Parts: sequence; structure tokens; C-alpha cells
Amino acid sequence: MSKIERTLIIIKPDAIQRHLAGEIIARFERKGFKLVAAKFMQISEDLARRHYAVHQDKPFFEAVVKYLSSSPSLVMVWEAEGIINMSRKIMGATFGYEAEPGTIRGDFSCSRGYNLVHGSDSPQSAEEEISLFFSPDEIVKYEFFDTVWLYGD
Ligand code: IDP
Ligand code: MG
Repeated sequence: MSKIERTLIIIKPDAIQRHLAGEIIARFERKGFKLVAAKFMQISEDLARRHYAVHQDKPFFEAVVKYLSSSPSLVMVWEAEGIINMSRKIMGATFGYEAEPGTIRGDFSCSRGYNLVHGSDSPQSAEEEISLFFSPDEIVKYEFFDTVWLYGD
């Protein structure tokens, strides 16, 4: 099995406006992922710029900063073995119109930029992104009583 990882998941402004927060949380929750931190907030433009700093030279940078800071988001940290790859699969391809049905973006987005959800794409970006939104003491430590039923022996 892979090792326990954490990832930053953001339910973005379009998903909140479209009443999809519960639907998106349910997909991660039912998969067996553990929610370890959450903050409902309007992300400032400055924080959005820092979050998307890797894209600062891309033509869509200003648009994505404006989008992420346009209305409240639900920012979360989820934990599981191998969660970074698994959550990217659950989210689907970046553009809603290309994402496969069965994925969050494939089921609910037909847009290019407005794609409902963010998920870290590597352990290093997860660590950096989590530290932008949460201090270490805001990450909650607890055990699921059914871990053996999630992962087997
Ligand atoms: P990801 O969210 O699947 O990791 P990235 O390439 O990291 O995709 O892009 C970050 C975000 O920027 C995307 O989720 C999307 O909201 C937005 N974005 C990416 N490419 C474009 C584009 O070509 N036009 C408009 N927005 C884009
Ligand atoms: Mg990305």
C-alpha cells in the first residue's frame, strides 16, 4: 500500500454557488478519506495569487485568481494512503468538458476554468498548499474506528 498522505482540496466558488458542496464532500467521504481540517472562507486575491503561483506566467493566471477569490470556498485537508493520486482521479481532468463521466468535473462541469474543485497534484505541492491555508495546530488528529475495514489487513 502507499503511504499516508494529506492533500488540499478546495470546493471552489462555482461549486458553492451551485449548491454542490455536499455532493463533492460525499464523494471523498464515501471513498474512505479522512477529513482533518476545514475552513469556509472567501479567499483573498493575494492568497489566490500565492496558491496559484506556479501558474503566474500562464495566460489564464489573472482569470483563475479572480475566479478563486470571487465568492466563498470551502478549503479542506483530507488524509488517506495514496490520496493525492486517488483524489485527482475522483476530480477528473482539468476541463469539465473533457473530464470523464463519473468524476466530479465530468458529472457537474462543462467549463474550462470553472471546474468546481481543486486538489494538490504532488506531495510537495500538497505540503506547500496546506501551509498557505492552515497552521499545523489546525490539522486534527484522530482515528477512524473502521480503518481495518477500509484497508484490509
Ligand atoms: P488542475 O486544477 O486540474 O490541477 P491546473 O492546470 O493546475 O489544473 O490549473 C489550475 C486551475 O486554473 C484549473 O483548475 C482551472 O480552474 C484554471 N485553468 C487552467 N487552465 C485554464 C485555461 O486554459 N483557461 C481558464 N482557466 C484555466
Ligand atoms: Mg493544479
